Amino acid sequence: MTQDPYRLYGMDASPYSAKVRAVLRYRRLPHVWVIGSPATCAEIAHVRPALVPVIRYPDDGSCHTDSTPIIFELERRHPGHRSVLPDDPGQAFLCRLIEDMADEWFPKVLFLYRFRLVVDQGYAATWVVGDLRADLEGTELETAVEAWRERQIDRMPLVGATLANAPILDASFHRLLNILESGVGTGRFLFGSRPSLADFGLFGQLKTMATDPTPMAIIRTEAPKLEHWIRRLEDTSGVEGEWAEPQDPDPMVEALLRLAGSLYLPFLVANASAIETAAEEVVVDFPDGTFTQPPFRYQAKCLALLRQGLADLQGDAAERTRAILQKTECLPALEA
Ligand SMILES: N[C@@H](CCC(=O)N[C@@H](CS)C(=O)NCC(=O)O)C(=O)O
Repeated sequence: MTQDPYRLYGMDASPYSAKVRAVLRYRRLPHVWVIGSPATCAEIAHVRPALVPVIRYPDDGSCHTDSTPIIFELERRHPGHRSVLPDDPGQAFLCRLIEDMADEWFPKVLFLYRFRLVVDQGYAATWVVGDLRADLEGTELETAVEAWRERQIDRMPLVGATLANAPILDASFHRLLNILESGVGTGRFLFGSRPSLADFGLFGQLKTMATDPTPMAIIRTEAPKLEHWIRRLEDTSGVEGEWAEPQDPDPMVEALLRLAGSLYLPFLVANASAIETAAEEVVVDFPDGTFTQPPFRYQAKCLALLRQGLADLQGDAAERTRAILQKTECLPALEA
């Protein structure tokens, strides 16, 4: 008997959709890919929040959103079968931390590049609306493209993708490219010769940026090896690799943790305290400038989950993990 497939609803231009699809492919879980959103697709019109990707389980027909919980639930449903979480709990925690930064910081960069310049705005708008509204043509299509473009530009400040924050966002993008270009390759991933949740999180964001015109040109110039790696991550169903020894973390992991310690975690801490004090703005003073955006409740939850994840570690794994978090200046934010 053949197993019914998962149904994954999403868009090619959506980083989180690309991330979940790449995990399903790597894990060889039978699935079909459906282009659509709750606004355009009757089967998922009832799903809230109205975001993509949405996964529909073949057994009970239930629908679920949010890529990280989706991927964890797939781990629970298919244990021990090409997991994307390193076996060592300490490595698994570092992997989660890097994935969290990929999911919550780099969309700011993606948004900035996607909607700062007219060339990128037009490219993304025609890509997304063209995919979702194949029923439209001519002026109707043009009107829908224009409406989507304007709506996304209006949303830029909500995620901190502003011109005032641009120097900090730009610098973080160049730093990310530089770190990954120094280490990725065929069969070379962050935690060994097999891809992890962190690789797939970064892949989702980078795949979209490697397609939008402006960040694509930057990636091609500064990180040509990485560009090929991004394409390979799309389908790793043939990769048969091993996890690296936890005692010996890849230099890329350490450099990414330094990025988290100097940029992402200070932002998460400032966001959480802005939520706690009902402040109107998150303000983070970095050595090379100030970053501001409205507080984001979801990201306060991210920090709480990371802190819990660290507190749950035990024995050797806890000790080893705390040592690398200390070295990379992540520990204070995660212990508070
Ligand atoms: N945390 C969610 C974020 C999902 C998300 O933001 N999806 C975007 C596309 S990448 C979306 O559906 N946006 C629709 C909208 O904003 O109306 C995840 O990991 O899946």
